[in-house]
Amino acid sequence: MILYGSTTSPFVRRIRIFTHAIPVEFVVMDIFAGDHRKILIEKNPTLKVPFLIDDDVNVFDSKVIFRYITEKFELTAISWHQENALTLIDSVSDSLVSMFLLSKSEVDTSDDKMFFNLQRQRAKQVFNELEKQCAAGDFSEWHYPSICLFCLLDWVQFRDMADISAHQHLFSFYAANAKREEVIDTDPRD
Ligand SMILES: N[C@@H](CCC(=O)N[C@@H](CS)C(=O)NCC(=O)O)C(=O)O
Repeated sequence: MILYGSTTSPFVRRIRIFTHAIPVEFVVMDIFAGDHRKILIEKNPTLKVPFLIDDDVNVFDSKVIFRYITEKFELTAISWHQENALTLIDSVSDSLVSMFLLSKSEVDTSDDKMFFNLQRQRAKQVFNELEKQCAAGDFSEWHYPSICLFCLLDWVQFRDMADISAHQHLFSFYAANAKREEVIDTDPRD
């Protein structure tokens, strides 16, 4: 199995951490330029990472890759409540990744504009909800939703896209998991 992705993407990192004990080759791509962009165009029409190739099977999207690996290795599936938590994490990740790409495109995302305001409002609502779920113990085990939450929290700090310090439970969760070997091994700052 070959996982294609960048070292900075929170969506790629979650799969790298999830598969750290599974033999998956990781191909690092610069998805925005050169030969890697050509490979991306050839192999994944969504033009996003991650994607996974397993012989003749090509799987797009981290959520689907998670399901593919879970089925292939007969791992424990996640509950509907956890699926919803993943949707929360994905929605804020998508919003903030879009805002980040806009900033990189020299768009001033601090403007009082409908699109930016909607993303900010979503991020606020979702972080509040995740804080509640964290307080309720939903992320007390190191399962796939926890991995995804960690990757989001670390990415927003790495890219300076949100301040989570006011969210006491999210911050404690982050600190409690930051020293895991697979987390350190996949640090986007390295
Ligand atoms: N829903 C996708 C989202 C993946 C995604 O947004 N990846 C970003 C990197 S963090 C990307 O490839 N962006 C390229 C682009 O938007 O052109 C997943 O879960 O895999």
